[in-house]
Amino acid sequence: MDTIVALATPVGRSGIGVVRLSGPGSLAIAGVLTDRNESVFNPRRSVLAKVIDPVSGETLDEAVITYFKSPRSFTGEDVIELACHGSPVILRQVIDLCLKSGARMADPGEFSLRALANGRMNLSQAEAIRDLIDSQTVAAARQSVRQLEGELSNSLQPLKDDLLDVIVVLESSLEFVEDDLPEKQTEQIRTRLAGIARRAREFAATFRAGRLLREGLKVALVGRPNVGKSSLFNALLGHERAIVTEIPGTTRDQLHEKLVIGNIPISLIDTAGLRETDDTVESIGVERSRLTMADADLVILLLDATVGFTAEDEEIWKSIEPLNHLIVVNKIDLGISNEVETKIAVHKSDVVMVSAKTGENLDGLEHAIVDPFHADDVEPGSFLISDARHFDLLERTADEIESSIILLDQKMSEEIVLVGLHNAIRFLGEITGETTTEDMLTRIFSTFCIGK
Ligand SMILES: Nc1nc2c(ncn2[C@@H]2O[C@H](COP(=O)(O)OP(=O)(O)OP(=O)(O)O)[C@@H](O)[C@H]2O)c(=O)[nH]1
Ligand SMILES: [Mg+2]
Repeated sequence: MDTIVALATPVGRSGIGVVRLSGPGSLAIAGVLTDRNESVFNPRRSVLAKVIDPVSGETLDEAVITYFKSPRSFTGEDVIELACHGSPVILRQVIDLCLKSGARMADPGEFSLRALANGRMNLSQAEAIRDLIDSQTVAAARQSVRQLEGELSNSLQPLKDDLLDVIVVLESSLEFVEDDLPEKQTEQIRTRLAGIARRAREFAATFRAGRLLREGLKVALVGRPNVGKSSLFNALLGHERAIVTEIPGTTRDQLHEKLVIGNIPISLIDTAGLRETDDTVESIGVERSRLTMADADLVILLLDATVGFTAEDEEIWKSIEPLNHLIVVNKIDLGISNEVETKIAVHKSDVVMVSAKTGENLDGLEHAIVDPFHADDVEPGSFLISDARHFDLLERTADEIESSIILLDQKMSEEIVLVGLHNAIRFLGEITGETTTEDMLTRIFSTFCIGK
């Protein structure tokens, strides 16, 4: 096994920056690159040392160096962490010296991959670390920590145990029993399999809520020019991000900003007002607005309470009807025109009335944005599936078991029934990485950041 190196902290200036080495050569490299003999580095003790260029003898920095001896380290290998001063120039130099001293640059997620290979954690725990680092809200971070603590693997264990029990019964009847299984035993197996499939489905069903917590929603503000999209964008963000003027066609390019509403990360998009235009720049903006609409989880159509309901409004309304949408009437501080009143009368209960200027009913709007996405079938406080890979494997597990039940009902031989059950146990194992192939691991770990 070779020795890998990477920056473990973000690129940029900071108080300290940590360079991490993992592999059999780590300790020797620490010895070569410092004014200390490698024997001063004791496991789990930090040592203050000068970092020195071994060729020129020049001191580059002073660093606190911590040694984690195999197997009691993150990766399970010998690990050295050099906590240098957080200058990108120094850190680059230190990494270069590590490379010259025999280490190689780590691939994305390679530290975690090694931790997995050395049994320091299972795959779903490694994925939890990635998600924890990427989490955008406290609630999402909490779910990742629960997964890191092994909650996902622990919830899957009873399912695996039950499934294995059934497999053992069927396998042994295949080996030892000459006749078919007695009717009563078949019935028992059927009930147990149906129970396992149902639990897998129920667990998979928490994915909707889990994904929402982790990935959040893409919400686009659309409407004709001057209805107050940018004003509402700013009001929801709480600062003057977008340019607002009384001139129609002010916003030409899109603005994306992140905010959190009720634990859900929202990516909010302000778009160029939709209208027919000869202006080249504006027409590109309009085209982009249309593409954004198609891609959003929720499209908010903004109407102007005062100007009336125009032919342009009508056209945009039609175009968003097939999409998941919300109608919002803005500028209610100025009163509402009869035309708008009549138009929304039919949909009244679903229309939200706001004023971006005074802030009136912005909290009502926030509720209207996220409430429909909250799943009511998930118990509060329960562990949620948040990874599409896990969701897919749970669904496939249930599919396999259900097809095996059908074969069982058709009185097929145990051998045939068992095929699906073996697939199911393999899929469950893939979630925690027991039965995951090499390619699959490479794919998963390529989604990690470097240094993790
Ligand atoms: N009275 C009142 N005026 C508002 C309100 N919201 C926006 N305005 C005004 O309406 C005008 C247009 O606002 P913008 O936010 O730039 O409108 P827009 O929809 O982004 O317009 P485009 O970028 O041109 O598509 C500005 O003069 C705002 O001050 C509101 O709630 N009440
Ligand atoms: Mg605008």
